[in-house]
Amino acid sequence: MSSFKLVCLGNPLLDIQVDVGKDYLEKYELKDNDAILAAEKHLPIYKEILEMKGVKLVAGGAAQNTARGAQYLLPENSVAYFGSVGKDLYAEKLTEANKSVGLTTRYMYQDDFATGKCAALIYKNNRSLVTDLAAANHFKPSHLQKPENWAVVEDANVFYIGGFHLTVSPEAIELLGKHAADKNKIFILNFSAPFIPIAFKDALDKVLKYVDIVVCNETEIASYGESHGIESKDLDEIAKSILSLPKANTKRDRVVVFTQGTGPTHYLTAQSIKTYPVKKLESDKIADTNGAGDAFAAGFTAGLVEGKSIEESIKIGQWLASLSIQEVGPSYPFPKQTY
Ligand code: 26A
Repeated sequence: MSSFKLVCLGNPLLDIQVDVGKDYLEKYELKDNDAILAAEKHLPIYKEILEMKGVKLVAGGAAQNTARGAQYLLPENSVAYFGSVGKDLYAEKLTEANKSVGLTTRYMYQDDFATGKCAALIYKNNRSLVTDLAAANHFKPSHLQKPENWAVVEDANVFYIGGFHLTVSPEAIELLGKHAADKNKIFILNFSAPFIPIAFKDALDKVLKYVDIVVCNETEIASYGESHGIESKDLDEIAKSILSLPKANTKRDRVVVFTQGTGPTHYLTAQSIKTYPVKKLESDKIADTNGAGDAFAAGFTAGLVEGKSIEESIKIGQWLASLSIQEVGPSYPFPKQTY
């Protein structure tokens, strides 16, 4: 049996992606760059956009995008992805997209719920994501504990968790976090969206002690600062407060890496702050920015899996993000590019 080096956990979603006008976002009171859980009032969106011109179905789910991107760069059978789906066409589409890069899925299948979907509403260079989790909301830690799955967990040496999964099963995240801490394995958490540190503050605070590497963007770290009563608006200061939180695995120091769109990526340790400029793409090369952050995380995580330094891994992350935003949706180019 092959042993996967990287295990990812998240919410598998199919993205229904379409270009919309500002008026459509306003109709549903959506920000032009955000990710939210669908409320009752958002549910008509899915039917409406399926009828719009140019609509596309693409594999999504933030951590699944990262898992696909990491496998895209790594040797065969390096990455296994866990999440929950229905027994339907959407799940088949996701499995197909994962297979195309060689990503192994260990889905938990739900009889009574459909595969989750995300309306990816593209407006200029921004994306507004509205998610109906459906089956993804029913992932259970017991799935990880099945002997054939736990064997995969035990073989891995890096874990990547989508913060979005805090809305589903913080228990599953804790289970993996404890394992990683006990075995001194790398445990990475992406904050995923500004609402996570606010609406899921308690769940986030509970798992942070297991986290070696926080990956997030500028709006997510700012929202962490606001929800955690940090007075400073300086993003480095907020990152420092995350660095100073208690840690289960004392053999590794925590680090924080945050991206800022085309602004420089910051990498903080307790000792230093380093910044890495982003090479700006000409705007006519950008297809859309849906999944840019996931692609950054993918390149970054793949670098770490290969034993590269954080600095080098950040550069791989920036490179993969620039490739992904030249594709439609959270995808990667074929023929395969190498760093
Ligand atoms: C719980 N929520 C809201 C979500 C998501 C999500 N993935 C997991 N859980 N909301 C949006 N996404 C995904 O984010 C990707 C872009 O970063 C979308 O499916 C999209 O592919």
